[in-house]
Amino acid sequence: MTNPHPEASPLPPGQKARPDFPRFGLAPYAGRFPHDATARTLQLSGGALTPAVISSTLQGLERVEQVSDFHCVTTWSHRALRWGGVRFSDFYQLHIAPRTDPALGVRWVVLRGQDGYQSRMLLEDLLASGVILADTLNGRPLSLDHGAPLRLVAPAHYGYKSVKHVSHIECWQAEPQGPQSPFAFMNHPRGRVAHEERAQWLPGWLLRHVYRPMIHANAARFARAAAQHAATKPATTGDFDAR
Ligand SMILES: Nc1nc2c(c(=O)[nH]1)N[C@H]1C(S)=C(S)[C@@H](COP(=O)(O)O)O[C@H]1N2
Ligand SMILES: [Mo]
Repeated sequence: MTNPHPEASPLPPGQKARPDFPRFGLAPYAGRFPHDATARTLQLSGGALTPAVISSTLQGLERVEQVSDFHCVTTWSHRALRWGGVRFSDFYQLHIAPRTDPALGVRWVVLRGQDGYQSRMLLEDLLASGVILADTLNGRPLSLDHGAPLRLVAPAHYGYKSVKHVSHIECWQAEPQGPQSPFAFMNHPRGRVAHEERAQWLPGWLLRHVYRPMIHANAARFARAAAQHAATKPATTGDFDAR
């Protein structure tokens, strides 16, 4: 999609606009796909909550549409994507809050995708306005490329927090231990774009120069893996963008 207002607002520090919206992520996930791209269930678990399976995840919640820019930590941004779904805060109030123990309190949330990917966020960041559980993009059902059947969209955070193919949500009192990605240095606890929180230990501006040269090959790797999968997958497991 082309952005109708390319100069409307400056991009966050270190980001450059990219005209296309590639399927992207950490290299080890390029060849992993959801086993059920039409799944409507979400599993809830974690130390601060009574486990449950939500069967019609978005049902009973007000639908919203939201236009936002998407910022990958590797410095590419795609402007003005129109996502549709429900506010994460509404989902939380309906399905999660009643299952939490108020004496414990939830501070951290781990989101997991059907492809084994995971990311964690502070609850307060997830409850912010603009964070949604999305099932459409630009007016069409989410494709496999961009996270079918359901993905998180957290526009104020780097893309690695916006878990695709989301199937599990865990709530914890304290930050769970262990890496959230195979590359430990990438685990910035918050990952806010405005603060250039690209990763821990290394300054964001330095990582711009490390990541930028990797974008092209990584996008190509993800596109190749998707094309291969599209050629072999059964017809019922979801659609990619036209390719
Ligand atoms: N399940 C899952 N979610 C994921 C990833 C992934 O590999 N698997 N990659 C993350 C990263 S690093 C980015 S930049 C965005 C890319 O989203 P896109 O493929 O829709 O462009 O998804 C994020 N969420
Ligand atoms: Mo990313």
